[in-house]
Amino acid sequence: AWTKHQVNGFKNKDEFENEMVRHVETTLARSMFNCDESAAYSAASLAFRDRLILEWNRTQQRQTFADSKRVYYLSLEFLMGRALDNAMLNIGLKDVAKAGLSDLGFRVEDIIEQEHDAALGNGGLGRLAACFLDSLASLNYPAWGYGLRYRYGIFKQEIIDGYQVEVPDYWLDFNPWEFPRHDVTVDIQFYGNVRKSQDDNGRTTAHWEGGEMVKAVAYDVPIPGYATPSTNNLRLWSSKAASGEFDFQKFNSGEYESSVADQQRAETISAVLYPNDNLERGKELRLKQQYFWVAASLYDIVRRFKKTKRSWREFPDQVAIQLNDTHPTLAIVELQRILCDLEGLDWDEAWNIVQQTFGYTNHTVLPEALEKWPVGLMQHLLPRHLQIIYDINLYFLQKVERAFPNDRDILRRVSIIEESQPKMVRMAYLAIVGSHKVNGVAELHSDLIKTTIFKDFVEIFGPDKFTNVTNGITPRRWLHQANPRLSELISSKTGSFDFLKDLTLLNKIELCINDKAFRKEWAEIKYANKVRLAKYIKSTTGVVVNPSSLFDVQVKRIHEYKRQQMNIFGVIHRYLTLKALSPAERKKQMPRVSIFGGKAAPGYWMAKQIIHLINNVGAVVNNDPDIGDLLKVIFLEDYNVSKAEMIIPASDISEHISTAGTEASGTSNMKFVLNGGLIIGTCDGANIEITREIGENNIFLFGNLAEDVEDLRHNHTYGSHSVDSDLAKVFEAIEKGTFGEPHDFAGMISAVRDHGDYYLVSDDFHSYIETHHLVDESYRNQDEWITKSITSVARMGFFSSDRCINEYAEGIWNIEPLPVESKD
Ligand code: 26Q
Repeated sequence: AWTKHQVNGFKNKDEFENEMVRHVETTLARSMFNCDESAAYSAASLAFRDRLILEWNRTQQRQTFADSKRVYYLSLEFLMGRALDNAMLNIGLKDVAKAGLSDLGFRVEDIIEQEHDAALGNGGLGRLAACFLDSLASLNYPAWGYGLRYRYGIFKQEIIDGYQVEVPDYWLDFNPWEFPRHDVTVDIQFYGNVRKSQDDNGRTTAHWEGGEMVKAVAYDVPIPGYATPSTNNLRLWSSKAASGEFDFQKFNSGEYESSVADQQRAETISAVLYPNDNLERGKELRLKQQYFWVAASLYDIVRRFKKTKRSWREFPDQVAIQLNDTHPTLAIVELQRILCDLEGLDWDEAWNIVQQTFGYTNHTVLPEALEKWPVGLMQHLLPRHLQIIYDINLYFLQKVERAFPNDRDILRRVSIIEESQPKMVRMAYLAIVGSHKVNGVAELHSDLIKTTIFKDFVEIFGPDKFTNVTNGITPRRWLHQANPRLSELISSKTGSFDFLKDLTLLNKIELCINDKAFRKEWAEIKYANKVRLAKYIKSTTGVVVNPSSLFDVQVKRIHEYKRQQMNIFGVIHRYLTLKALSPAERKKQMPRVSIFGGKAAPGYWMAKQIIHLINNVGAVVNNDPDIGDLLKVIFLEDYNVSKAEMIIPASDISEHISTAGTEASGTSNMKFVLNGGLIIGTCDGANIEITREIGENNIFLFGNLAEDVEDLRHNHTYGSHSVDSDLAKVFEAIEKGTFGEPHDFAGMISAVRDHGDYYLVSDDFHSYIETHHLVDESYRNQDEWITKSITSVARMGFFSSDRCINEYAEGIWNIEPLPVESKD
């Protein structure tokens, strides 16, 4: 199947070399004599890009010709990472490129390293969107992604004196993976007012007039599928001053500055990604971003539909739109506006079409992350949309009233408008009311939204509207690309690389569990990955770590609910315990490296304190001669997708230790296990399903359950709350100044001791520490550990994003793959 579906590739390394040289000498206008690694990266990318373009065009033509239903994935974040390695592997020509580059005097690994990550996302939600694009293309689904082309992605993190410092991430200098479509533009309106007119039949129409215009320009990014010619499109919108905005009148009359200012104001819309993860902040610019992107995307989708000359009733048979969280919820209102105000449909007919078109994915139950916008801001920026929201709410509440005539309070509870001071639009409620399906991202999470935040809506719409689609990850990037040796070993045992297309085939390696040579190689690969990470740690932090130590990794956004503070408290506890032992006793302990990485939102003070404490603990522990190799504490700067690809394959154990019920799914948990690492974790998110798949002997679970969280919190506030005694010793050490100025960490301690310990750090601390002892003991028995590792990988098939996308396609989108004929 592989060769049959191979795209028009380079036949051999010589052809690849020719193409590269041609690009160096013509496209880049350089001589091969001064072709450095950066130029080699550019030329190699351009050569691969040329191969992609042909299949990309064919795929679009095939989809247009087939006229079948398409899915549009609307996400404000696409955390793509690097493209070249992925393109080489998905097209299947990495070996050819490697040989060609070698002839020219380069190592393919060094060339890949030249690429700047495309970091248009914060964390899990953005990376999920990127994995979905890979699966949609690999499975031949007719699908488009729509997003914003931020000039600055997520900031680069520097650690200076133990503190996080944010540096802008300007990434567009040279990006061979995007194609500007200056002919594909949409004018987007803001502000203004609404006039109503009546025709002869007494029908009123609303006209949104005045205000200001901004132009949306399309930039397209090809998305290659794995081992298929299908190449889908990711369309990112960039903002520009609308024609006429750069006012020549002003320009000539000497108001040069103000005319440039107008232009800059327009370009500000797509300038920067908001760096908050799981926290909503009601800023006008964010709402402008949302509408700008949603309006441009819908205009594009509707324009494409209209070319088919079908009747509007058929719109949901041709178009499925998935909302990645509530960020694109205005799409619901915008489609209703297009259908009623511009296309002249009746309200009910339009609303039917809207509801059948949209699906909404929820990614959080954290109250501070649920999006709400002040009614006043909405009125100012999008006056017509606010009217439509009020109408949607009116008809919805009327329906609720008919169904629950004796329940006044339910109307207040479910109203899309929160009657607070100021009044707010509740975006999640609007998304539910305007969609035909609502899904959570792991079983526990999907159950929780049904019984807590969306309980009333289950009563109103019935349980079938709410469903679960457990997240998944693409095995192409997260196994084949990140861990080529492991992928190779698995293919040698399963007979082919077919497991990359059907991950359940991994189960075949369980048959090799007693194969000595296989086990040895398995262990060697993990060790080699740890050696590589140890080198990286040495070169970036100066700290020498022993690759034979147990590598314990927690890499993810820094957030109190993810409990990095509990991890570092645990590390301090380990340090104090080691210090109290005699030198002879110490020698018997299992050496450990605690590795942290992740960004704090710039305004999240507590998260920044956590980073500071981790770095200060490292500074003390790593230089303590009593400790040596027994404990090292590392904070890796600027965690991102490409660093994840190096760090994840090097972990022995990773931490997924959120307060039960707070982490919707987690996806790095899946990546770590797929790479042969074990997990220490709470009964939260996808950890629960991972346990079910791999078996509870292969995971280290601890801590309170989601069902007990409410009572525990209540007790903290109203009962007697005393901090765990081991944890109290940790606090004592911090307060004594063992890790620097104690005042710097007073907030972290008082959150647990004095302010109700909302995230239950104290409640879970004892079982956390005990479970880490189990981890140490288990790791001593390397044979047993390797068995757990192999068994776990063998049973991870379920967590492919291919499975996940197939579930969306069947249960929510009602779309089918478009078969690709082979060329011979
Ligand atoms: C909202 C309003 C204003 C500014 C920013 C935001 C915003 C931005 C990003 C709110 C939330 C996010 C990101 C959320 C996120 O990454 N959630 C994660 O989604 C993953 C994929 O489903 C899950 O695995 C994680 O559990 C969940 O935390």
